[in-house]
Amino acid sequence: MARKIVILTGAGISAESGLGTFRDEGGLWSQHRIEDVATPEGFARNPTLVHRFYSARRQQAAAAHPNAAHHALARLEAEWPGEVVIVTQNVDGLHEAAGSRAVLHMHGTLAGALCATCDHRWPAPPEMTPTTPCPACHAPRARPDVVWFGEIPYHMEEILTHLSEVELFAAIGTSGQVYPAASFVQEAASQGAETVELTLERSEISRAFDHRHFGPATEVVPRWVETLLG
Ligand code: BV8
Repeated sequence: MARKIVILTGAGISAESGLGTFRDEGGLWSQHRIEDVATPEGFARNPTLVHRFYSARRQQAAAAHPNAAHHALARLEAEWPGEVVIVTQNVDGLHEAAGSRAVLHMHGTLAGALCATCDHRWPAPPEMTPTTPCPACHAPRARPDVVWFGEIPYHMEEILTHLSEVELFAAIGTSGQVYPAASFVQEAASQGAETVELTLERSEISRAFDHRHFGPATEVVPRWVETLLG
């Protein structure tokens, strides 16, 4: 029976598709303070700034293309005889664009809009502003359907179930600084999974993994998939 594989991805897998990471120099957080653009308090304080930040990223993500690492994971899901699940911290749609189907966006998606009044969800227009009305309740309270700091990540129950069954856990392109995603490797290792990290350089959680492959995702991920599919 082929092992169940769970793959956590972070901003590093989309870096070579031209989408900025958060903590590399010149990254998204160096241009804005986290508190100002990725917290409910920041949104309440300055919704125009937050909408501008996410509208720019939404348009950039819509114009980006999946890279060889995204395609390698889609190939793994298609050809691996066991279950393959991607849990992504990313809010871009590049895993789906590459053909992956079992993808859980634990931090939401740029393509989604959410009404802060009635919780209605709809496909986000490229440009959202503080006056964008909710199609359901018409309140001007649209926000990006992403999970900000201090908010509960999506799909946690389903993710924890996958982590209780995983036999091979991989983390790709994440600095391991954001929780609860950064704790998933311990979760997997605690119930006996083999763990592997594929990223550009050492992360906060590198020592928690059985194996590490350092390098650009477009090189190390296809090679890792090739080895698995033998
Ligand atoms: C929660 C929103 C309760 C959308 C994001 C103190 C201690 C511990 C935890 C906390 C604490 N204080 C507060 C917390 C909780 C907090 C947290 O973790 N804070 C951190 C800063 C300490 N977490 C939360 O609030 C979360 N909610 O805890 O609720 C709860 C807990 C458990 C169960 C239920 C409820 C909510 C966190 C979500 C925040 N929202 N995004 C958006 O704007 O995108 S987080 C944001 O950071 C993105 O989602 C991003 O994905 C994520 C993590 O960053 P990375 O993906 O790792 O990206 P980064 O730039 O950091 O790293 C890039 C990596 O790629 C690097 O390693 C680099 O080397 C590598 N790389 C670069 N280029 C390449 C590459 N790798 C390969 N190839 C390349 N070419």
